[in-house]
Amino acid sequence: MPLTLTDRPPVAIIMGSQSDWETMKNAADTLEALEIPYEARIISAHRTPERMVNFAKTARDEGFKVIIAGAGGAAHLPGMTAALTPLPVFGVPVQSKTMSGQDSLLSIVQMPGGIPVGTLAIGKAGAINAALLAAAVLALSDEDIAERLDEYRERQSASIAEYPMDNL
Ligand code: RP5
Repeated sequence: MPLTLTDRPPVAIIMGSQSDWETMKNAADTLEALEIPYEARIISAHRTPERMVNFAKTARDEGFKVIIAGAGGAAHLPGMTAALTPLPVFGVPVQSKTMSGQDSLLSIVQMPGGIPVGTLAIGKAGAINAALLAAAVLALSDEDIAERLDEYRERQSASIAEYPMDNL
């Protein structure tokens, strides 16, 4: 169904800082490859806590279906967002300078039972896979997205050479 001006895209990509965009752009690029609209916003659990609460509390009513949340260091954004919304939240640990993202990963993955965050790998791979998981969730109720996701995988398989070559 085409989007109207009042519709929200199904996916929100939120991140703690402008500095996270280099990583989170990989989620955006993947959604674009699948022709899935998204909205990207900077929302910091620490620097803009009221923005976070307002976003998370209204996200479902606004029309979002899935949230991808990336953060680094003391990465509280995915967990706090998940605490404030019933929507599925996929957390992407951004690679931090001091601890290579181990701090981000543990901050996101160690949620208490009862409030889940689907936690992905650190960095680019995690951002790509968060988008693919978001697409898989949407594909459950959208045959067009399901078809594009199948095609994405077929293209990916076709791009992998069967035999290694020297001097590539
Ligand atoms: C976190 O602090 C952000 O998610 C970011 O990964 C990290 C560093 O932020 P900046 O100091 O680069 O703005 O909240």
